[in-house]
Amino acid sequence: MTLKIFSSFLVLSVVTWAANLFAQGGQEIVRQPTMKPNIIVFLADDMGAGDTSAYQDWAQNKDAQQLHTPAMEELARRGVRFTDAHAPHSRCTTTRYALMTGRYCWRTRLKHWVLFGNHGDPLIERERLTLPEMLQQAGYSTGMVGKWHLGLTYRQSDGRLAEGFDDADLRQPMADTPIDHGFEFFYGISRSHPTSGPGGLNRINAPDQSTGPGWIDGRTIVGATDNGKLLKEGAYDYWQVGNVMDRQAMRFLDASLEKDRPFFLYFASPANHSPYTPSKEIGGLQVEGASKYKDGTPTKSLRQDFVYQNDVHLKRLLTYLKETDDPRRPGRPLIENTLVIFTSDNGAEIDNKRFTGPLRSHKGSTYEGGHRVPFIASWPLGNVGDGNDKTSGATRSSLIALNDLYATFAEMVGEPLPPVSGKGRGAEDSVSQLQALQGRTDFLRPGAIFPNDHKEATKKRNDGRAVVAVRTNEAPLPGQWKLFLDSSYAWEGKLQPTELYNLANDPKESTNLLNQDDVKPVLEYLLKVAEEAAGDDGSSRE
Ligand SMILES: [Ca+2]
Repeated sequence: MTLKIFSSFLVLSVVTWAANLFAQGGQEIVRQPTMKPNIIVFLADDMGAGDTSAYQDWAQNKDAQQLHTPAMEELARRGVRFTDAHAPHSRCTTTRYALMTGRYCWRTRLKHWVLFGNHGDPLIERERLTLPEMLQQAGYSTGMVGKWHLGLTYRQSDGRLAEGFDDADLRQPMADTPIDHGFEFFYGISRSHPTSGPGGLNRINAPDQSTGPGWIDGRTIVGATDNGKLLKEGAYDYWQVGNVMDRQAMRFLDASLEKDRPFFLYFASPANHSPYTPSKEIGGLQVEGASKYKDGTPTKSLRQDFVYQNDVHLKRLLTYLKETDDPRRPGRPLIENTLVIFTSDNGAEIDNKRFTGPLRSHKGSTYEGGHRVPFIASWPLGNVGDGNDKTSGATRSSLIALNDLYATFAEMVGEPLPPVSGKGRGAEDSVSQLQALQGRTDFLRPGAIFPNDHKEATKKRNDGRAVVAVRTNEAPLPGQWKLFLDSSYAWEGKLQPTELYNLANDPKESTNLLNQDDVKPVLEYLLKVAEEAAGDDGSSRE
């Protein structure tokens, strides 16, 4: 049944694309669905939807308080903007795990919070087929720049695996990095911005998190010194992060063009995670001191400058795509056959409606402000937006989550998904959203999404915060339903509901309907959905 629907959709798509000519900059484009697109996933850190003027109408910010992000606006005009898009979790590590694997992190040993320390045992199992590995199988050149935060393994001086940072020799090639999980190119940092460099910018938030290792190039620690333990001065300059990110992304893109095959770039920006350290300029474009509100007044805010740094990065990438000839389509610019996605790993780090929009709470919460994020996508040849910078762009309100990108990309490039159980299982929680990206308004995401990690659950950073919510638009009563389950679900698969909301008429999650009789069918339905998806070995797709 599923296959039949997929086949007929494919035929329909081919007909649509083949027949579809459209004008851009005076030139006609013939859409060619058979050619695999290039893919760029831009993941900002801690950025709320209210942080971009592409969502100004949604956030309801006045011009005098809305940060102007012209590149994000341009991407939205070219493409599609989602207003109900979600990070799978409300923190860095957990969301990144789900993005790379298509599986919720609450199924792993890390049921909430993040990996700490300059070591952090790798969270992704070696045998698990990751999203970039799936794309490698489809012939892609794969590269990542920026923040990994999914664990690393060092080596000792004699080459044996190190237990942790204490017995590591930083001169030795690292044993487990993104290179071991599908990226043939990696230039990045181990974890979050404040603690990735020597000294940790005096923001030590856990034992042994005060030192590097700074930038890592493939398996090589760039700043390693002769004694194998310390880092060279300036090995990770907080104020140069933007310049390094830009330079390395361009290095990867240039190298990929020579290979004459599609590329996948995962641009995991350390911005705007605090401390706010905008670069002076990136590629000749001023960043520090350059951010403005929509009314044109300078923000005079380092935080706004650091958010704006992401906009400058995006502008640089879009300019590259517009000005570079596609080696697979000579005479045509890369941007026509490139899917560009801009999104964030969790909600804003500050609880302020300017940044979070009309949502409850912010980063670290299972309330919407923690995990509902900006999500903008454009792919002109694939019917994701019209590719026209002069039109207003489309807005979609359908439910979408970053764990869905695995299955979405797999459908785009014609790769099968791994099985959900048994040997070689993978992408257990990923559902293709290609139809939603292409504007099929009748497409409803089957099943539920399961956002997780709730700082409101306990006062301390303890395991009670491993709260999981069940969010679906498919319940027996109309609505956008969200049921909270306490942490025993993530730990033991138990069903202990605590809160129930209908976001369709209560977007602020203010009225708990859990004990209301007339919504019992919804509660029963959501509990059943949760039960079917429960467990470390479970899955939420067919
Ligand atoms: Ca984050």
